[in-house]
Amino acid sequence: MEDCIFCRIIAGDIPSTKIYEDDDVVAFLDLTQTTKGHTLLVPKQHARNILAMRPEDAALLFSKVPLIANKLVHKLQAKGINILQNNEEIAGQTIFHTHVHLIPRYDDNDGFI
Ligand code: DGP
Repeated sequence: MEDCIFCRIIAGDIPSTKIYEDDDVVAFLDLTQTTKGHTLLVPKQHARNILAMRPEDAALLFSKVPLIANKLVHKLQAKGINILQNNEEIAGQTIFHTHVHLIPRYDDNDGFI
């Protein structure tokens, strides 16, 4: 979709720091960096959010979560990681292309509650 920021990132039209890519997904650093390494895992095929996805496409997306989470935790020596996902405005979604947040955690005062 032309007016979708994440589709434009996937297409390479908008720069991003990609940490993983395969045929189905891409993972890149979130602009906000809630904590160091805050990453977004995104399906290459556009979908508004989980509510609009076929179960098999959502399953494929989530099957990549352990790989990216382990990569982040080990590379950044984090102590843990939050994985969360917002669907629709009322739930905090601001970019309407499905994405999973991976937020590495370091200590009790790393800025993310
Ligand atoms: P959400 O609120 O769950 O829809 O999260 C959207 C996230 O996308 C938010 O944490 C900020 C991030 N974001 C927005 N625009 C860009 C962008 O152009 N590049 C990158 N890397 N992240 C973006």
